[in-house]
Amino acid sequence: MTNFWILTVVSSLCVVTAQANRCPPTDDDRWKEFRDSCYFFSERSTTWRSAKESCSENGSHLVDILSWEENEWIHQRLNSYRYYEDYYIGATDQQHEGLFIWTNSGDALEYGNWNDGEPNQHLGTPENCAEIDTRSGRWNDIPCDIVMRFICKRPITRK
Ligand code: 2F8
Ligand code: CA
Repeated sequence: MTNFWILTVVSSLCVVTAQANRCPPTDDDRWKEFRDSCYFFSERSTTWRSAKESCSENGSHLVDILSWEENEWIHQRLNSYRYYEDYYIGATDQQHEGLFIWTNSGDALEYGNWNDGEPNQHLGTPENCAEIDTRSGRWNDIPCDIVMRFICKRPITRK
């Protein structure tokens, strides 16, 4: 192989590697990258359990939010969609009332951004799933059978 062809093949490989998708490509560009994770912002509304299954089907899980920076990035992104309803996140206390865990890891929440007075089982109604408020970025516990949009998360693909 001449030097020309070697150079051509090597540079093509570099371009392909540089362009490798770290998050799944979609026509509607619903996957977004932040630090080491990919996030999917649904347009479909469904129950918390169905949202969890939907994330699982696309190789992800309902989002666990582990820091103020991550919450703020999600908050800004939600605002960019100009859809001012709440989204499900992966926190739930379905197993032990009052003890919220992240459904993907089973870990109790360390970081939290609950709205004032939340979680509260409002008016004695079981509220065992968590949502993020698009406008404030703060969280609320809510009945798990409410239908709303949801956020999935998965690690970026390293090539
Ligand atoms: O829809 C249930 C939801 O209703 C209120 O928020 C709009 C409650 N907030 C307060 O009472 C401050 C939520 O706790 C409750 O989950
Ligand atoms: Ca509540």
